[in-house]
Parts: sequence; C-alpha cells; structure tokens
Amino acid sequence: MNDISLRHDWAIEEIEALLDLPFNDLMFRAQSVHRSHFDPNKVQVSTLLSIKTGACSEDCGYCSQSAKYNTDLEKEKLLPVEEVIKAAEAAKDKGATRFCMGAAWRNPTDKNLQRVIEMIQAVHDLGMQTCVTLGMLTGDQAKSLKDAGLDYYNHNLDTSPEFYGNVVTTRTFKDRLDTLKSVREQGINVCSGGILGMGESRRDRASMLRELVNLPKHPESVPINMLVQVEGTPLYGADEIDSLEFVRTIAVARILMPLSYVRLSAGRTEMNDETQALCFMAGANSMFYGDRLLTTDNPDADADIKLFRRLGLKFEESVELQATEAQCENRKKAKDFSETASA
Ligand code: SAM
Ligand code: DTB
Ligand code: SF4
Repeated sequence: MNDISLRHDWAIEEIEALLDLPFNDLMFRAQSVHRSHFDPNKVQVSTLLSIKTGACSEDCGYCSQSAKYNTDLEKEKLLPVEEVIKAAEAAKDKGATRFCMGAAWRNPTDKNLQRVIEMIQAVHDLGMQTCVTLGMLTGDQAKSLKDAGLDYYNHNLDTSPEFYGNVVTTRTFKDRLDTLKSVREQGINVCSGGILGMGESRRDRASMLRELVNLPKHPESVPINMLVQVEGTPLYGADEIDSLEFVRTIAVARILMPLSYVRLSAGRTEMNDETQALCFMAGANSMFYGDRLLTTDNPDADADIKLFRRLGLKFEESVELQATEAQCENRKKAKDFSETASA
C-alpha cells in the first residue's frame, strides 16, 4: 500500500461520472480497488453506545435527540464510567473491536470532557479501539482527547455544502470542517461521512463525497448512513433513497478513498440482506454491530452472524488486539526460554 495514487483534487463532474456508470462497470471498478488494498471477506465491526442522550440544543433535521422536536425519546444524562465499561465488555465479548461513544451535545464542556476521557482510558484498557463523537471541538479539547489515547473522532459532514442548509441551521458546514481540522492536527484518526436519503440529489451525493475526498488527508473511516426516519423530526417522511443508488454511493466512496474503511452505517434494519451484500461487494468493509445504534435499532447481532455465514464474511480482528496477542506470545516465549535456560 502506498499513498502515491491517492488524489485530493477531484472535480464534481468526475465523481458524478462515476456515479453515472453502468452498475456492473461501477461494481467492477469498486471491487478491483477494494481487492488491491483489503481482504474483501473481512469486515471491521464497531459497537455504538449513547453516553448522553437527548435534550440537544441543535436542530439537525434527521435527529431524534434534538430538544426542538417531539420524538418520544427518553433523555439520559452523561453515563457513569462503570456503566460504559460494562457495555464495552459486552461488545468485546460479542466480537466488536472498536467501541464508539456518542453524546447529544453541540460541543462538550471541559468538565464533561474529563469524564469522557476516563471512559476512553477504561475502554482502551480493555484492548478495544476507541472512538467518540461529541460534537464540535476546540483545538485544546482535541489535544486532551489525543493525550488520553483516543483512536478515532467521528464528526460527519452529513451532506453536501449546497444541501446542508435544508438539514441543519444551528452550525455551519465550515464549523464541521474546522472540527475535522482540529482533530487531524492532533493526529487523531478521522471518521467522517454522511447521510443519504434526506431528499438530496445525486449531485449532492457527489458533492459530499468530493468534500470528504478533497480533505488534506482522506478520513480513515467513512460512515455512509441511510437516514433512519424518526417520527417527529422534520425529515420524517422524506423520499427514500433507491437501494441501488445507495450501493452506487458506497462504490464511489470506495473508489475515491481506496485505503479508507467505508462503513455501512445506520439504516441496515430497513435494508434486506441482498442490499447489504451488494454494499459489501461495492467495497464497504466496516459496519455497526450490536442491537442498538445510538437511539434507534440496528439488526440483532445473531442476524448479522447468520448473514456473515451466508456471505462467507469474517470479522476483522483489531490490529491492537493482534499486537497484544503477539506481545503476550513473545512474553510467554521469553519466559519459557528464561525458565529453561536457568533450569
Ligand atoms: N452530537 C454529535 C454531533 O452531532 O456531532 C454526535 C452524535 S450525532 C448523533 C452523530 C451522527 O449520527 C450525525 O452527524 C449523523 O450523521 C448521524 N445520525 C444521527 N441521526 C441519524 C439518523 N436518524 N439517521 C442516520 N444518521 C443519523
Ligand atoms: C455515524 O456516522 N453513524 C452513527 C455514528 N456515526 C455515531 C450514528 C447513527 C445514528 C442513527 C440514529 C440513532 O440511533 O439515533
Ligand atoms: Fe444534537 Fe448531534 Fe443530534 Fe445534531 S446530530 S441534534 S448535534 S445529537
């Protein structure tokens, strides 16, 4: 793998041309890119936990957690660290390698951030990769997260800059880019993607992908969510996206960002197995695993295991876990060796 072929100068017309390809040609290109950088039968799995739920000051039109909409959501204050550790242990037992903690905040206060840092350290100590999504961050806050050992920060662009005003008004598209910049400057891995099925056009999808690919460095993780329609939110009742158009967008994300993990994210409960299989064929190699997303349902872990068996897919082991196991093995060998040597 090398960086030489990675481009950051895509024009929207070039991306639209990819989205317009005959389906078979697009899938072939996406598969070829995927296979030259990844094992096509391995999928990285992350489990989500909402660590602070609802009562959010923002007006993101898709979100169950905004205080502005009446969505029947049970609010919850920032969880105690012990509760988060229990959930992370359960996720690890089920095979998740990354634990992703989400908070319904516009931005964290420094006091709240302190507790999140304790959570990050505790989850890291379980041997899992850590990810948090806490809203906008200052440079100093990003630095404290880096110092705490955070692996990934999730902050989505959500949609194209052109469509953005139809979805969110309480923070700007530029605010999002600024947060991504602070995260990147601290050397934290970036997880950033968006949502499809909010009434955007194909050009908007191309434009959102252009924003992601033309960042100074491609995000390491690119979650592609299908809108989960929540009753009470402004986007409830939006025109659903055609499933093949969703697959096309995944394929183009794979072609544009060959070394990134493209995550088939929210919306799997509403997809059939065949659509999900096409997403994996198109180059998605990551997903959320576990019965809950943040506030809405995800397929049961058992259903995902059955699907993986039918498709011959395997969970990717975390690089960290492999390293820990290799270290244990080496330590064991060293111990055995010194014991035989001194006998
Ligand atoms: N409050 C923080 C923020 O907005 O940055 C973090 C949590 S927020 C729930 C994380 C992301 O989840 C959003 O940016 C959006 O892309 C995605 N999301 C939220 N609600 C969704 C829905 N109903 N369907 C699909 N994706 C959704
Ligand atoms: C992302 O792109 N999708 C996740 C995660 N990042 C934080 C969140 C999906 C939320 C779906 C709606 C809900 O469960 O509230
Ligand atoms: Fe709040 Fe995040 Fe939901 Fe927007 S997406 S309303 S910031 S929780």
